[in-house]
Amino acid sequence: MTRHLARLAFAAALALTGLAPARAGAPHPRDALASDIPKGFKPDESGYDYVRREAMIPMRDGVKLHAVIVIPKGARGFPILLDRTPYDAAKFAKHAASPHLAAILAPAEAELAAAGYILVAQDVRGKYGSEGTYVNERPLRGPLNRGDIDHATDAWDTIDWLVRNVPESNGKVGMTGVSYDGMMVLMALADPHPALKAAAAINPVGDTWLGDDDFHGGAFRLIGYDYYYEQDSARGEGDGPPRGALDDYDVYLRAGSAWDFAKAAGVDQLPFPRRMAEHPAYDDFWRAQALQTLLPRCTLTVPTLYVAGQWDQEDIFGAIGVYEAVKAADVSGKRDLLVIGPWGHGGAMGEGSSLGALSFDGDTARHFRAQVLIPFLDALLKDGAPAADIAPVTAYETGTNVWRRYASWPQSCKAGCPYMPRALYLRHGGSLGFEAPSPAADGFTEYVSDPAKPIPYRPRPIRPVYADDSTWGQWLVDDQRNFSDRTDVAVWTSPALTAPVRIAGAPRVHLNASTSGTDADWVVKLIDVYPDEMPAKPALGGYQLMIAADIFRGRYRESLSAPRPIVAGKVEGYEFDLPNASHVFLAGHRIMVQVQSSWFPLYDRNPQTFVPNIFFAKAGDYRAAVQRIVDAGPGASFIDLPTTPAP
Ligand code: PG9
Repeated sequence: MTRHLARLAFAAALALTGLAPARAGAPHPRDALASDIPKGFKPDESGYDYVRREAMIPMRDGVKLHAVIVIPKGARGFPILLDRTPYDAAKFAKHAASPHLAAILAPAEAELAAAGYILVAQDVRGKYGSEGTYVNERPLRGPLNRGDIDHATDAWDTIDWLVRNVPESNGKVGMTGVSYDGMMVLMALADPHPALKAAAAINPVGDTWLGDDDFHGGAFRLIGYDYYYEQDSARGEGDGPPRGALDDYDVYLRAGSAWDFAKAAGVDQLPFPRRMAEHPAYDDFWRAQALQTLLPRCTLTVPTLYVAGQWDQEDIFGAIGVYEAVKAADVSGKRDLLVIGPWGHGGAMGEGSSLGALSFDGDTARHFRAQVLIPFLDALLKDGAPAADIAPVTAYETGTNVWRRYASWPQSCKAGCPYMPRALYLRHGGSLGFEAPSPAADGFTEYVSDPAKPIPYRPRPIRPVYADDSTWGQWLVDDQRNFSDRTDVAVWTSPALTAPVRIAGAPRVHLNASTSGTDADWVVKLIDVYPDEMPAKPALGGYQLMIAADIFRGRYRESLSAPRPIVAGKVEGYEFDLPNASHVFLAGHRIMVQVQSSWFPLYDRNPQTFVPNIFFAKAGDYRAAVQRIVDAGPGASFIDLPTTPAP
């Protein structure tokens, strides 16, 4: 029996005895006793080392947004750090859970408070305690938003209220936020309040089609339905979609197409998933809200720290994609700074001494906060603070496990970088090398891609990303050995390196391939293969670590907005960037490239038969196809590796 049914049964039993109150909630006319719950109960907070206030802050359209303000006790002339969130402002500082600030905040927030900041978390409109309408990633005013308000105006109105109503502040405000909250930071930059003096956008969503949460290379991220189900089905926190199996591989494969799953689970009731299904290509809907396009057109004034995670499993595009776009317009060369760390999503604000099987040199996240984030904020927000010595680009170099200071990013690219990339060729027979294969011999490596047996993106069982036992946050560093022996994965490996190979930028894939179908996905993984034995860390012996990997949907090879069928059997070129990496393949390691045509259920299956919209593919559209990767002769496929010499 559910709790609700039990309550009804109890009430019915009371009614039979004649003891039930006449009306629920009203005092019983024969009750002589007063309530034990006093009106307006107030805890004694005199011993607390902080003051916590809640406010409903009025916006220009009359809507009030809920904020929680946490002030270190005795603060005078402290700057404010504002985080605007769709994830429950009340959660960020639990009221009265402890008299100590350090105990009611997450460790990274506690570090900021201890560094002398007033912290404010605010629910975005329409979520949790805030009034108004929630629109997922509400676009900035423009073609997709003809109204008068957006997240830039809400940030403006909030900052205006804060500097007038928090007397403990010095009138200077910084904005910080991770992921969605990072996107709120970026949107505030479009029309900043004069008191907004600094911003830190950590793993922000920049373009959810081009490489953040919802699509990569045109392939749809199926597992994102969980997010929308929880986030958009209720004003507060919703539940996850119903499942009926332990393993998400089974759950999604049994459903059929992405929209078959959406319909079966009830996701089809939610407007944003419907918008995604209506806009599978990179059309004006996505382009008109892409922050790397919109922000460079604005008058940007606020110094901003862009923070990226090399293994960010959700928003790997946003920080670097937007940074590179706005950097071009930064004449001072000082307004925008970049940090790249060895982190998963949000890792910069967590504990950063390890990720999955990898361990780094100390707590890299704490180092970032103590050496970069807080000095950056202090210099801009604290009265009379000295300038901070922060490099234009601070990048953790994995492999060597050291922090590097650079004047620019990327360090290696085809035009305008200090160094030129080097082509790394896929060579027939499974080898990989910097020497081009002989132009004389043609050749290819082939495999059969069967959508009835898509390749799991992680070893099964694959748990839902938000399940309590999920290790989603570390999946990008999973050992790829689990896949390299499959007959539907093509593999090329270099000999053991005699000298280290450093990369600092985005590897660019040049794949020449054919398919017997009329559409195909190409997943390319650049992998660091550890030596067979690693005495200092035995578990890493032979480990296959993805350094940069992504998917590209073949129908978009000519245009991201106008998909075209592939001509069956014809070799065509597929060019795309892999995510940025700051890494050294050490001497003794080998470099590996794996190519495959599904990554399930992270991405929906390509039916391999061209259909107008893959969301609505029918069972009969899914067909096995023979994929051939050219790896000999003049058309041999290669990856431009953004190599750099040792600093
Ligand atoms: N990456 C999350 C998200 C943002 C926006 C849409 C969908 C997902 C997040 O962590 O906020």
